[in-house]
Order: sequence, then C-alpha cells, then structure tokens
Amino acid sequence: MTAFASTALARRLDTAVQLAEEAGRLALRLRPPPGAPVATLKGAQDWLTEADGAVEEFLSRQLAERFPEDGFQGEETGRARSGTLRWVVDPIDGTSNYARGSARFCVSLGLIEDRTPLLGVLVAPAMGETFAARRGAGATLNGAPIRAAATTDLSRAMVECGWSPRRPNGAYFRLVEGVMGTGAMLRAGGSGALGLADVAAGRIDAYIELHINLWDVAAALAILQEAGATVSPFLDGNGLAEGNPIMAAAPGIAEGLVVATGFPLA
Ligand code: LIP
Repeated sequence: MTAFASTALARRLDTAVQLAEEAGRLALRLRPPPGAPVATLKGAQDWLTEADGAVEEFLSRQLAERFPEDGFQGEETGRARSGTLRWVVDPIDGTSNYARGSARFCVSLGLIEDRTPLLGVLVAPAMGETFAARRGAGATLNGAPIRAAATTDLSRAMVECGWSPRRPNGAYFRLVEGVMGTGAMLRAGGSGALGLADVAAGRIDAYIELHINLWDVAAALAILQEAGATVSPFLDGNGLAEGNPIMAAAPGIAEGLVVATGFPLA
C-alpha cells in the first residue's frame, strides 16, 4: 500500500487531468492532415512526430514546476528525474495513426510508486475522451464510472491483438490463431493505451500484446485495475525497464484466453 495520503494523490490526479487535456489540445493543433505519414522513422514502423517531442517537453516542464519532488520518465526525449513517485509519459500513443491524421491517438500520463500504479490519465483529444483513475477511488471516462465487461463466452467476445515490430510475425500469427480459435472477434486499432482503456470501459473484452513498453501502459494499468479487469503481471521481472507481454481482459474470459493462447497471465 502506498505511503502517500489520498489527498496528495487526489491533487495529483486533478493536475494530471488538466495537464494531459492541455497536452491533448497541443497535439491536436500539431496533428498532420490525413494522408501519407508526416513523421520520421525511429525503426521499422516506429514513428516519431513533431508533437511527440513538444508534448513530452510540455508535460515534463509543467510537472517539474508543480511537483518538483516527483520523478519523471518520458518515451521520446530520454528525460528522466528520480523520485519516490514517478510520472511516466507517452506523449502520443498511437503515433502511427496520429502521423496520418487519424483520431485514434492519446496522451498517456501514469504515476507509479516502485511497482504499484497509483494514477492513470489517458486523453484522446480528437475523440473528446478522458479516462482517469486513482488507486482505490475507481476509474472514469469523461467523469462517469467505467467497468470491464461482464462477458463470459469467448465466442461472443471482441479481442484486440496489438502488433509491434519488436516480436516476430510468426509469434503474432500464433497469438491471433489462438484467439480466433475461440470464436472471438479480432481487431487491432494501433494504440495500445486506448486498446487497454477500451477493456476498462467494457468496449472490448481483452487486449493482448506480446511486448509493450512501460510508457504505453503506465496510465492504463491504474485504469484497468480500478475498472475490475484481470491484468497480467506487467510490472514483474524487468517490466519496468524493458517492458513485458500484456493481457488485460474481462474477468469472465481471462482464464479461457490464457488456455487458448498459452499467454503467461501469472
Ligand atoms: C505503440 C502502440 C502500438 C503498440 C506498440 C507501440 P507508440 O506506441 O501504442 O499500438 O502495439 O507496442 O508501443 O509508438 O504509438 O507510442
């Protein structure tokens, strides 16, 4: 259990929502028009836009002013400060969507203490959506409480399988085959953070990815936990530094998905 008083965390959540929404407006102003990607490649299918740097810089500066004692870690600029609490930022999650003018992207701002997610805020400005959660205080979408779905039958489920070039395509095909073998409907939306948030909101029944980084999930972990989803132990092992596989699911189908995919849930 965290040593931080709930009032200190509630104050941080209010600030995080306000800053992430402002960061979202900045990202919207910089969003490229629809068409071929306006971005540079960091690696195969790994995009970097002007907004990634600008949003991360904005959040780093604002958080340092308001909470100078807190640590910071950002995906893009390598900015890092240490502290008992650590803000973890993905300035634009779903960059491949964003770079071509799509609406499916978000600003992700999480707060962790060691291996415990304390707060999460995801702002999808082009969709007008703000997900937020504080440990022990529930999860919300635009202020209304959210819960993971009550689905128990995989043949009626919808499952997102996130893809990245960090794992071999063959492993992804096997994952997809396992999921589709259950009769579940498949989708892939290009933003791991928003896929996970959709599980928390009951819009889909599970999100699975063979490798994902801390900044992609730091906010979503708090949101999923508060929404009652079943989540694999992402922060175990080297998850903090090197990322891990992730599965987040409606509790009623989690075990069936583990059996069908061989995914390590615990
Ligand atoms: C990416 C995602 C994508 C996921 C990748 C990656 P980025 O983050 O959200 O959906 O599959 O693992 O991390 O590059 O958009 O911040």
